[in-house]
Amino acid sequence: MQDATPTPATDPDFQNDVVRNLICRQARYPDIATPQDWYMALAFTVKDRMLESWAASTKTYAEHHVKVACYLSAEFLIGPQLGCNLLSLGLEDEARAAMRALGQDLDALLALEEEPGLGNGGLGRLAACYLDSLATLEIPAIGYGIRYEFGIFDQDIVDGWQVERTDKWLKMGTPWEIVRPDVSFYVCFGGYTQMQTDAQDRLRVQWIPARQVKGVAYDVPIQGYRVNTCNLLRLWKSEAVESFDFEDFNAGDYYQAVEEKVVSETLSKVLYPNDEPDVGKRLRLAQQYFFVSCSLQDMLRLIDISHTPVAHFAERLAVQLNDTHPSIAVAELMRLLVDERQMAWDDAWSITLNTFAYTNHTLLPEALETWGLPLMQNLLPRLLEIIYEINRRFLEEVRNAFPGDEARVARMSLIDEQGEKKVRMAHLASVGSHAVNGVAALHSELLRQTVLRDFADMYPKRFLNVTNGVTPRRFLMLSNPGLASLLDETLGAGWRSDLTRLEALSDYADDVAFQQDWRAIRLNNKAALAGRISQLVGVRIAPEMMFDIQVKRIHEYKRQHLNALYMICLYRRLVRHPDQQAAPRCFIFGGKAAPGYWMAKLMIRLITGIAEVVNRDPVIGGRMKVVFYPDFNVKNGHLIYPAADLSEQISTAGKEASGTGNMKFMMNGALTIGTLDGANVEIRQQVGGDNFFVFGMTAQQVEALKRTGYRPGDYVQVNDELRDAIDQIAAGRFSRGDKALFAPLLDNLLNYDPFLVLADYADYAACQERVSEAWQDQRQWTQMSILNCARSGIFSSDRAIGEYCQHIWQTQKPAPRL
Ligand code: 7GP
Repeated sequence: MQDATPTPATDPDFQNDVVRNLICRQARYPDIATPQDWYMALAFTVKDRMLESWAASTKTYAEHHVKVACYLSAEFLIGPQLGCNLLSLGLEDEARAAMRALGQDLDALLALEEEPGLGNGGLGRLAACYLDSLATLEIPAIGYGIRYEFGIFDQDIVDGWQVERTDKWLKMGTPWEIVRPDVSFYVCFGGYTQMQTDAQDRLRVQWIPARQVKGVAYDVPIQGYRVNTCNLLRLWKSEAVESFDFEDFNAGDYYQAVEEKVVSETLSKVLYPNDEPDVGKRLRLAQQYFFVSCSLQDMLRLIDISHTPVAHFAERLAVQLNDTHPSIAVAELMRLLVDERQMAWDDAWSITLNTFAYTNHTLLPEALETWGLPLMQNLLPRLLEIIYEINRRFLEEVRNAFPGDEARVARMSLIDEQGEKKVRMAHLASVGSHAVNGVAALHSELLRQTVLRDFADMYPKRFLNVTNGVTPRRFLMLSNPGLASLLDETLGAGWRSDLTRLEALSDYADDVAFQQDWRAIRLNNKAALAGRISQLVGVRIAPEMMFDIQVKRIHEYKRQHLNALYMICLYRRLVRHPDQQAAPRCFIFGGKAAPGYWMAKLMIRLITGIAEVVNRDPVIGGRMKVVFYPDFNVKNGHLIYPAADLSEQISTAGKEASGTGNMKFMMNGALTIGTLDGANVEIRQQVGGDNFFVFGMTAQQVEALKRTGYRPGDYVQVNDELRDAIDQIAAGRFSRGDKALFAPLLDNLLNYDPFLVLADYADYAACQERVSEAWQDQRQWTQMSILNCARSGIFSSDRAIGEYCQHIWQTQKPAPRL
């Protein structure tokens, strides 16, 4: 055995505390308690233990005058909390035993928990992984976001279609938050600005808002793994400043009086789904400003209570902007420093620049945020003035650096003057930050070459890469306990605190006995997923089949339809050759489509249509199955990632910034079929070309083909199988005879195909053949599987957070006091 991670001593009070909490917090006696009551009592018991380390951490941070990393994000997709917190505290066995003694099954209680769906997908989940790593590495940190009452919608599949249901994650209450009515701030909206002289007879701008909203802090503790550090995620809930407007109320207009309250409270009501063609703009900008302003005011409060002069703000706080959603922070900090703290512009600007850093998560032009000037003027008049002033000074700098280059000035301006004038939020974030990073090597390079090229020219040193990572606590230890124990037995527990130690597994990759254990664990995980699938969608799958999985948001650039086309080809081959024993495969999909993204919804319908036909075809039998797993979320991910043999990462090269699902699959021993896109490139580098199924055009080839004129129809002409698949769809084969249903999808593919599905098809299909061949040799496959896990160490979010701390935030773990 190598070094073991410290486990806390046993906790004799645990069981008593659960009962006490049942009585004192839930007001129920054991005899009549519902499972929900037991869940709450257990969760409170766990939270109380976290609060002890929370208090200790706060004290340490205060005494050490440490620098705090603040992660500003409109999304935190934290997933279910109980299991992870038990794991981090080392109390799993204790809790299991205690609950058993009380007649309860821990797994059943874990299954009851509703996850807070406070994010859409990759970006929100990344933020959650980073909080986990910050706490585990004992870095002082605060996550700042919004406490949406309704998170990402729940997805039902009805008649093959996605149906959205409101996510009521708070309906049973949540045990994981602490309300802080005393930590609350006012946020202004609308109105106008005027000049005014201050006490020192200086001219100052004053913002006379039309209305104010109050933000109240709701804190969620984030426990580090087996350490005495607990950080916090601070989420803001909006409230009316006054519950009633008494004037209206006294005048008898009760409804007018409550209206203000209702409007104010809508600010934190609902999370916007991304990938919408045109998001409902006004409320979204208001949400962004709301949480940013509360967070920055809170940071100033922390500076004040630690008796630090505001001039030292940037030495005490590092603020990361998670994409442009919080980028109005650049202007808001200026406003707070200049207007409210009477600081000179240049001093305030230097603080702002040293404080912020910006992470970009997408190159897709439709996802780059802009806000029309009329809206900005109307909602945030003072902020717009500040943006103009930042821009004026910035453009002066551009003109000095590139004299006579007015085209460049227009390209770089914070204001897009073409058509309806807009503020470009990515420009604001880039100008106001000392560091700008992409989320995988390729993405950071493309960011420098395309979307932010002029900025990289001007400030080359600002640009860097931090490849994403995922937390091995949730996605390996918690989700795949069987594998985690095998790793402990084989390598000792050292890998748990340093994931690069998984590398030592390579020595066992070819070991027959080890391979047997490996396969047994995987088969077990697959059986668990198969059981759940059979319950959910009534499809029975043999765990021995190859589980070929694509789970992620449904989007054209992610190309679930490429996968679908291959399924149709395979199906048709199996029909033509009833006796052919190709590698039996189960294709599993999961993911949500934005409610307003019609093409994505049609892609779901295509997959469910194929499933309907394939799963019922007696000729196919057990050779192929297709499943759409409804409501893919963090919780379902726990079951899915450890059960995958093959991970589908097939986006058009240059479009997927990084991907993080690819890392979760790899860590659990799946092999990847993928393009050279996002972090796939680095995954392949780590694991070696022999252990990765690569196909498709490179980002450069994609651009070249688009430049020279791409004609998707040409690719269909020369590929009989592809033509046949398309004909089958057109003939209504997967739409119960309805020939019109998929016409928009086919029309789009055959005439535009913006993501080059057809151009990459042949190579994808050929690569899938190599996958099937490789599957025939289980010994070889298992070896590749082990090597994938062994080389996944650098994709731990601990590595990523280490890089942020070192290269961007200059933060570290407080040194122990002597
Ligand atoms: C995603 C990217 O699409 C994905 O490639 C990346 O791994 C993830 O962020 C984390 O960096 N982007 C989003 O989820 C998103 O909402 C719009 O981007 C700004």
